[in-house]
Amino acid sequence: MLIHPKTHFQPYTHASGGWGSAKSVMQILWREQALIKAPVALLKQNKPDGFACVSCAWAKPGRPHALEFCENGAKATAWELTSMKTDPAFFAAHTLSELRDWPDYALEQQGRLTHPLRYDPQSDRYRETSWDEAYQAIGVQLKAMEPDSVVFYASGRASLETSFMYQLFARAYGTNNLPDSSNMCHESTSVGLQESIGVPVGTVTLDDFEHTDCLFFFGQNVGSNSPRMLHQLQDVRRRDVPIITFNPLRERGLERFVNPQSPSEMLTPESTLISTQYHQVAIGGDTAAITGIAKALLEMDDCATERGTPAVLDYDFIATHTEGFEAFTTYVRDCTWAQLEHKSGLTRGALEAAATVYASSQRVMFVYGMGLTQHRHGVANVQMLVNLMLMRGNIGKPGAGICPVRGHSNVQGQRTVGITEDPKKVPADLIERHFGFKVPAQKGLCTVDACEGILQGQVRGFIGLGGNFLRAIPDTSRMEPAWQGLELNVQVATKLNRTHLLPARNMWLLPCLGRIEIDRQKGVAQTYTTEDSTGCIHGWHGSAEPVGPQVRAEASIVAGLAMAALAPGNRIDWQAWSDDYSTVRTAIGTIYPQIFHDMETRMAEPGGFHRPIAAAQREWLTPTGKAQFITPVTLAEDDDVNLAEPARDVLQLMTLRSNDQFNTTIYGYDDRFRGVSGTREVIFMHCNDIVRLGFKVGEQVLLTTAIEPEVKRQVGPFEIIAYDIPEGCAAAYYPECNPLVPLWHHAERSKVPAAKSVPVRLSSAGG
Ligand SMILES: Nc1nc2c(c(=O)[nH]1)N[C@H]1C(S)=C(S)[C@@H](COP(=O)(O)OP(=O)(O)OC[C@H]3O[C@@H](n4cnc5c(=O)[nH]c(N)nc54)[C@H](O)[C@@H]3O)O[C@H]1N2
Ligand SMILES: Nc1nc2c(c(=O)[nH]1)N[C@H]1C(S)=C(S)[C@@H](COP(=O)(O)OP(=O)(O)OC[C@H]3O[C@@H](n4cnc5c(=O)[nH]c(N)nc54)[C@H](O)[C@@H]3O)O[C@H]1N2
Ligand SMILES: [Mo]
Repeated sequence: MLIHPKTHFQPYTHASGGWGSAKSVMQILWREQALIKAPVALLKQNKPDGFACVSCAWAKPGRPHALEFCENGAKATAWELTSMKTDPAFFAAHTLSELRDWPDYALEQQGRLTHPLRYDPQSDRYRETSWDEAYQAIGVQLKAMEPDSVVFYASGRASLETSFMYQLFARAYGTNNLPDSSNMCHESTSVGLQESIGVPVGTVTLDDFEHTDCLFFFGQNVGSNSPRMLHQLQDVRRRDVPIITFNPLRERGLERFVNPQSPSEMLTPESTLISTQYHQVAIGGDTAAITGIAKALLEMDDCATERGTPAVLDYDFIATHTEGFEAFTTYVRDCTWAQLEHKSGLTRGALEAAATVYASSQRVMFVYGMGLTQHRHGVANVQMLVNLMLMRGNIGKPGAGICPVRGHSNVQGQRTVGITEDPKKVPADLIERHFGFKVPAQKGLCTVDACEGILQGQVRGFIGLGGNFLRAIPDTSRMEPAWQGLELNVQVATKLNRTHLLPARNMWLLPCLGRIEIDRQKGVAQTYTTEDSTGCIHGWHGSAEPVGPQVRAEASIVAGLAMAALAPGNRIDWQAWSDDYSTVRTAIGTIYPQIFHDMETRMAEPGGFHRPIAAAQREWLTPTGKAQFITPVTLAEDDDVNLAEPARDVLQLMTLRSNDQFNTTIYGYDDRFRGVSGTREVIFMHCNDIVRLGFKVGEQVLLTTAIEPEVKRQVGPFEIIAYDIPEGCAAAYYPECNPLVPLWHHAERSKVPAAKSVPVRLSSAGG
């Protein structure tokens, strides 16, 4: 279907941002034929009188820059405001079996969904239907199903208002089956931080960047995935604040940056050095690396005691605020440097260098992303980072704290308003009192559990509020056939994707407004709210005309489904809620008064308002009221591989995003910063591994999962690229590699798929 442009690999030597970024934005505006609507919208992006970017969840400043968007935010806007459409004529022309052969890129490239559609098995096509038909038929089906056999998935974009309605819908229907994209993303953070410091979210705000005197960066690719943060990093670097990075790859955005919105920078060879130390840690080597830094700190502290100089550790903080210090330090002292060097792939000297800067800084921030969370020991990685912070009291003071960089633009907020499979995390009594129904007591299914339920046939129905579930989850080749046994599949989406193409027995595809579009209810443009990575809540409204008259707002679709599916008896006025979102906000304020009181006025303040975060005030909402040092159980990142002596022909594969995608949405085939153009079917390897394993640069290889050999998990052919990556490690793109990730290969306790460490073997695709 799609002819790939010519494949090309050439290392990228420019800074991130700069002219490359400006050119890339123009290309996508042109291609999406969005040159008329998008530039106007871009001026409103992340502005107090505008809309929240649909790309990442990075914080939006109260005093925005003239253009408060980045290359990838602009791509996301163009993607949503495209003038191309997938209307009923498109679906009349193509069967689903035909569309299943199209690549992800080509599917979304066709444009926006414009009409409610129902799958017709006879013709294997989607056919236009009416909203009434869809609601009524789905309602009848849901009423006939066992509530716990239905899953209500959310992808992390829907507003606080829609999300609040959605979780109430699921619970009033009778289930806590509310998995969301966070289950594949920062759930390791939510589990880890809750235990360590008593809150499930980060503790920093944008102001902290102005006070910090050192930043540590673990496994987060700022240049591609949260580029607006580069402004804060550039400011920090102008104050000469050191940035210490741990990442197996030398990511361009973590090396150098040219602000594409600064004429003086664009016209001169100036660029800002971002990382002052860059440590290419082995995949999964972070716990060992942090243990090494902790060990170096303890050794420095011992020296200080001997010499009678000031202590390196903050003993006052440790004594007043923490528990578990003794056990933790015993563990760290018992680890040998040889072990730590071996597991981290870094030298003692490198770890001591990081420790030296840490020890001489008074206010340190710790930023991290999927490089820590998507591992078998993802929770332990996060907790190890906290241990390091606690050693010097780097939490609960200006300029210090922990900063998990969230993914989807409202993924953190969805949790705040009740999208979680765990009923203990919602105020069940308040919900019962105000809405007249009981929150089901039985714990629901998270994403991995939902997949298991689908495989085993216990999950019979699936409602998707956005996202591309089948493409985002692991074990694609096992999940796709099982998915087709579903009784009911309802997808609310803006664009066509692969999850919409594998038919369940009854299937509807319901088109919704994107959040850049003006959402008018009863003639009044509605305001909506989101929460960003720093716990800041803002009000927004759309700026562009909707793509078509048939497309409905997500809140209105949730209300339509709820009214059709719920038996009478609860006290929710769904119609009133979907007619006027301020009434939903009042309800949110009633159920979560501490966070959302007076929401209507507070959300309109420039910069929004912050939810209270106890740990940031040194109040620890843990069972004992103290912050916890939590000793890791093992230094090995992946027990499946490392416990035994790892086989020499097995590489540890991380699955990554390119600079030209948003999750499963592929904008194009170029990964400018990594120097790849024209293809995504590549594997990045160390040149020594290529030679050692008997391959050649440019050779086509198949990748096979090296654990659980009785199940064949394979992708390829992929072209080998020689790359600056630690030996024994490899990288390739998500979602192409998802068939390689076994469903059970997930983080302990958080169940986040271990997408950053998949043991693989390579074989020549030539046979
Ligand atoms: N443009 C764009 N923006 C996005 C997204 C997108 O797809 N495109 N996705 C959004 C979403 S949902 C999310 S969750 C975020 C994701 O943003 P990130 O958290 O940056 O996720 P990844 O792109 O998967 O990259 C993870 C980084 O971790 C590194 N890494 C991998 N394994 C390890 C390891 O073991 N240790 C260390 N220290 N580093 C490691 C990789 O080299 C890579 O630089 O971005 C959000 N923003
Ligand atoms: N191997 C591997 N797997 C991974 C990851 C990885 O790094 N490696 N990352 C994981 C992570 S961090 C995440 S967050 C998940 C992402 O998983 P998902 O959130 O499920 O996937 P997305 O690709 O973000 O979803 C894209 C689709 O959302 C729909 N959409 C876009 N905007 C809107 C909107 O405004 N409303 C509605 N209703 N629909 C909309 C469009 O139809 C689009 O096709 O993937 C996970 N899977
Ligand atoms: Mo994510």
